[in-house]
Amino acid sequence: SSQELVNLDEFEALAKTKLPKMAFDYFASGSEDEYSLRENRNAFSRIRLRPRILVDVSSVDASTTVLGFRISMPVMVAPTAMHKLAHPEGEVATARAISAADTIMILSSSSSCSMEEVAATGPGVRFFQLYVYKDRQITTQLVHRAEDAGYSAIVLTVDTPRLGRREADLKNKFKLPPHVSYKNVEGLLNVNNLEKTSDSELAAWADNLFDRSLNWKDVKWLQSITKLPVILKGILTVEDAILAVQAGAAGIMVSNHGARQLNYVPATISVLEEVVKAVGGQVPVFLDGGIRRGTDVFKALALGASGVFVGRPSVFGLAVDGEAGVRKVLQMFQNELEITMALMGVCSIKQICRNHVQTEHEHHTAINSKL
Ligand code: HOC
Repeated sequence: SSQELVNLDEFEALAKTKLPKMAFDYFASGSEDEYSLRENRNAFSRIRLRPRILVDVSSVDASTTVLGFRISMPVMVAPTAMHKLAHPEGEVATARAISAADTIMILSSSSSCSMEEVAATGPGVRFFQLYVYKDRQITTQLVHRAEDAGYSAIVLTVDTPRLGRREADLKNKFKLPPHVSYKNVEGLLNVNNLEKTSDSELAAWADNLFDRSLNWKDVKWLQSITKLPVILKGILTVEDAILAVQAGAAGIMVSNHGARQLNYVPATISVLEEVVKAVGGQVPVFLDGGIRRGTDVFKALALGASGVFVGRPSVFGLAVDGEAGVRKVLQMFQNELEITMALMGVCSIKQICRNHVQTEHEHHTAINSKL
């Protein structure tokens, strides 16, 4: 059970003992030699906190609003594929835990429970992550099904014309076990007779099915087929953030896809501030990648994020203890964030500001100016 675990590293370690190697490696690994995977976390550890003391923190409230939805904390759950690889109940268990925690779930289009099954678990604010397939009719159907099932936004992944080279999956010859399938497209896309372009089954599927021609015009196309707000996930540069705002994105997710796509991209936290500045408050900017602690959440908010998303943490919770495990992981984030806020001298999310953090660059500048 997850009762005795006190942090996410312990969840990850236990998940590793519980899952088949192929499944654990799929979730945990990054692309190529995993520079960006390490950086996502290391970059957080180079940011220091500047606490303010003697502030009355007898009442601390971590709740916030995202796209008009009131949630318990600025920690939401990023899309991750194929939860039945982690637990037999799959995304249904994840969804229940996220609703119980009163926060937002982004369901992966590559889920192993259908979006309708997830919606049927009960009330909850959910967004639908989308990959655009070569077959635009199927893509359109998925978007309309998400609307009908009550999803509140479309999160378009923009960093995946092909899957990154994930060497663990190649070595393991990644293949879905018989009890796990690509549920949202079952009966729509035939994945049985695709060209075997990779030793990783998912990479081969992506090669065959994803539309590599996807470009800015398609963002307009997507907006033309749905009334839902469209968030762009996978932006890492000021240039693209500006284009995203011009294209009418309702939000931007600074993300490197959990460092599973292009290696040697920067840690997401290290580019957040420049993106936020470029966007100038026109749309909310979110971040995922490397968030493991309440202090990480606080640092991202201080650098301008409107909220953060965690992917692997919830998968590890699911692997360890199903719905209860995901609940425990989300409770840990809430608890760590509230303690961090109290120790930092802030009572509400709105009070978190730039002066609460010192980046590595600022630290060096401060030292040099004293010499
Ligand atoms: C058609 C194949 O985003 C990941 C997922 C990839 C989903 C592949 C779906 O592993 O990063």
